[in-house]
Amino acid sequence: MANLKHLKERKKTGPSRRDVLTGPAKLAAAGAFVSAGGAGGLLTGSMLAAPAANAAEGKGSVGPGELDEYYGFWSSGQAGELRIMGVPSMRELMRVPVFNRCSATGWGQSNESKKILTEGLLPETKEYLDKHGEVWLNGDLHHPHMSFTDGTYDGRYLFVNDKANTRVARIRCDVMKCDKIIEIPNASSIHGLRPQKFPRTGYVFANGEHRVPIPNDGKILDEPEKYHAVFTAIDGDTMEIAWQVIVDGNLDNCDADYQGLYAISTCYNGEEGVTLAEMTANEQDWAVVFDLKAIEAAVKKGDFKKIGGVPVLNGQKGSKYTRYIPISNSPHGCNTAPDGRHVVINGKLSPTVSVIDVTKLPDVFADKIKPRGCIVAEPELGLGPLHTAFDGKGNAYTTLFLDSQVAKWSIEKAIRAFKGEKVNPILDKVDVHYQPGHNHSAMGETKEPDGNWLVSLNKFSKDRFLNVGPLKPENDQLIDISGDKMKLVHDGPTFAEPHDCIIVRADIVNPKSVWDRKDPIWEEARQQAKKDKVDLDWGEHVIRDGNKVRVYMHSVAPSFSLEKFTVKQGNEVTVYVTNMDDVDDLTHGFTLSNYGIAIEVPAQATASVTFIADRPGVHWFYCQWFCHALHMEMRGRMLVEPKS
Ligand code: RUQ
Ligand code: CUA
Repeated sequence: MANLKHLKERKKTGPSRRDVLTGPAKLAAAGAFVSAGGAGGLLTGSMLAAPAANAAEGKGSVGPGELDEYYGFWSSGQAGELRIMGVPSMRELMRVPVFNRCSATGWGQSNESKKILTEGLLPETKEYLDKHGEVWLNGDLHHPHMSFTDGTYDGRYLFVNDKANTRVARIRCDVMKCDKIIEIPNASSIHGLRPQKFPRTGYVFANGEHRVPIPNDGKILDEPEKYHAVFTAIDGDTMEIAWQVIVDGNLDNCDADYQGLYAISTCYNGEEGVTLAEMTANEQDWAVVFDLKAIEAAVKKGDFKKIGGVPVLNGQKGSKYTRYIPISNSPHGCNTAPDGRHVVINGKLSPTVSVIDVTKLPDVFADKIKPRGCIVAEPELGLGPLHTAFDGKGNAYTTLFLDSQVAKWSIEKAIRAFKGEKVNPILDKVDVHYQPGHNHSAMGETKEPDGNWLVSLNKFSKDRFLNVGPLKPENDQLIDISGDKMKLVHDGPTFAEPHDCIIVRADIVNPKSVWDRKDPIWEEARQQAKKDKVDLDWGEHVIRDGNKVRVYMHSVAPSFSLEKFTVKQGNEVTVYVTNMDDVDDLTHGFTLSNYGIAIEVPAQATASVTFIADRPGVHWFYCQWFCHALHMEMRGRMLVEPKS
């Protein structure tokens, strides 16, 4: 058992390979770095390789060693995680587990992740899960969106929804890990999710999709008039619920304006039916507009009911907090244009999109004009318009699910056509493969769109890739939109099931390379170590506390500070591992053989796991992240003595 402090000295963070390799003046330093051994001396071969040539063959190709211009944040639908892509290379860079179980990182198993997965659940859910010894490890993550300041991304957080279990989660962009998950009361299935764009996020708006009885206590089934859908505003800083508004219809997608005055949601099932036939009977549904200032004033005044511990306002038809704008049958996507003025409502069952002019909304709320009076264009684009993206030149790009196309159209021409002028707003169409749902353009949901790339997230790939069996990948296609004509440049197969993505300029996103030892994520471990009077950083202790055993160890490549420890059969064992390496990209792990345990311990982080040591014998633990030439040797033994 060796305290590994002495090893720390030779592991000081050196210059990064990129620093070393991007200038002839720096090449001398490269030699010094190589001889210093780097991370275990394994990387010397590739360090000496020539810098990647900037041999980009045409737009969109990113050569080996070159960095992408954009981060793409992709959802994964029922896989439950967030994925980080590089755009335009479409290379997958990382996966961030959120609602799923991750074998590699121990998300869903480590104590730190279990705390995040359970602490924000409703009391009745906690009770149910405790009773069954469960942690929810599935979810349906549709919509990833970054926090905003002044109408553009600010690189603080990503917010995502879970349609399956009515949750909203937050991912910290400084470490790219989920730090908060909350369950939304009174709602059923969170679908549409958007952060407030102005003045900042602020609120995260979340649409409760399904209508359910409130309270949903099992006493009501066939009285649909007692079913409601709920719109929720979450405080993105505290992840607490600010307020909720009950609406008519099922809430689908939403977006915010650039003034900080309104949020808008699409609603289908204006019929408030519970069967498919009932839900699609009417020709028109609506978009519902929320007056944020009026709602805030009402919350201040106490003009609400407290249900499930949160303020709930009535925003049904006739309410002063909302207006219902009739839109053709079952609108789906809701996208605010970067001009700060227009919001596109996508028709889905109607071949049209409807364009709302937000400057007319005050008149709608003042009842000076009819709700439809805020519609300034309604171009017919093709079959199955679902979502719309924007460039910075006044153009919009709408996915056509049934036509398997993207339609490029001019907002200004569509407005002129709506006034009766004979102009065709459609500028171009391109085939995509096949059945696109969402699309997204670089910085397209901010006030500073870049207008160069569009990604079309296609639900089916059919014949586009080698056949991998009945379950096929989706196909995320990259389209060059910098010219007059759209140009398809890349096919990207993806596993189930990216619904949506955002594309963020790389300079906005600045994650750390190693954790800060003061990070709050492992606060419980810090407190426990204090109580146990041990050093969490450099610990090598076994604390026996009745039937509980707490094992503290640290790691410095290629060893754990404890080569062995002993517990008794039946003990509840918690192992705390702190990675004291502070080198970029030097992650260790703790895998306990035959106990089904594996957790990630990145540089300068602490992670812990608790289990019952009920299998006697010698059990090896080892590091499962390749960290050093002697990575295979990075292991130790747990002896479980049999009950006598
Ligand atoms: S939805 S394919 Cu869950 Cu975003 Cu429109
Ligand atoms: Cu530490 Cu592998």
